[in-house]
Amino acid sequence: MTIPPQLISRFATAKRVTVLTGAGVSAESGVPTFRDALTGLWSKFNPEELATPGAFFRNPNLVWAWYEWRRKLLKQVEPNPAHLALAQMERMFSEFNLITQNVDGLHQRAGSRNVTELHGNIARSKCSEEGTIINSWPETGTEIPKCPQCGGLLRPDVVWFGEDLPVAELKTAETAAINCDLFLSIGTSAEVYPAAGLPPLARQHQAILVEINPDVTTITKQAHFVLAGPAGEIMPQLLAQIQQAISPQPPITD
Ligand code: BJW
Repeated sequence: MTIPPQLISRFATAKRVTVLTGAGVSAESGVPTFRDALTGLWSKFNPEELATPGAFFRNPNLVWAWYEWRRKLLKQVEPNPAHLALAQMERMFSEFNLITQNVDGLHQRAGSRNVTELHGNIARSKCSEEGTIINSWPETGTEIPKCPQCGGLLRPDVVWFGEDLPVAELKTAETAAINCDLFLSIGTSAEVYPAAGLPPLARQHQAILVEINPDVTTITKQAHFVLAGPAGEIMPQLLAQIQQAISPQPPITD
């Protein structure tokens, strides 16, 4: 992959960088995406039956079991070179906001510090009655654990279709999109709102918009730069070239 030198120059002068990641950034860790035709979760499972409040109301056991299966899968995976490169990139800019739609916690495991989770985190649960956040709960086999305070059923602390995103996180994301010099959209189909509105919002506010994705998305036509390929290959190359541009090696002397 040849990265345009003009893009590296933009990074070298940027002060404020905002990144939006989606499921594709974790694909090379072995975490399935949602909408990829053959391998995405929605090619095998119906989101209406698993990722809506109505689905949980109708069949909480099915929904809980599906999330337990995904939690187990996540215990077997590691951050990949894209997560690691983003964690290093954070340390190179005075302002760096990593906004993720992912619930897998892999950015934090890779060492990223300033992570805004728009769709929650699968490692947490919350009371389905009162919303109390629960960080750990006893192993209950196939039974759904109950809230220690009110006895309500626990549900994963993720954002389902039709639910509002956490207010503070969405505000942080919008502010970071509006105020950045460079906005990277990595591994997202940009089909789910309001997250999908962030790249266009950044562009409207004069940010340089960059997409990293092997496929064409709703962002591709709007992007100033498109790096078409897997994030796990492109991100380390991009990081190395930015590092080289920011602090070039001194010439070798005898
Ligand atoms: C690679 C790669 C590699 C592969 N390297 N890349 C405005 C307009 C229209 C609709 C709406 C709107 N506002 C609200 C809506 C409704 C709805 C919505 O957007 N629907 C659309 C589908 C049309 N939005 C909501 O309901 C949201 N709530 C809301 O807006 O509340 C207010 C409201 C309520 C009611 C009515 C109106 C307003 C909530 C959305 C919650 C999304 N939840 C999920 C599940 C989270 C929990 C869980 O994990 O189970 O979040 S759905 C799923 O999609 C998940 C993801 O975070 C999200 C985005 O998916 P993502 O990350 O983009 O993954 P993919 O699979 O789509 O794409 C992967 C990409 O990676 C692909 O492009 C690949 O090519 C690429 N890739 N390998 C780099 N190696």
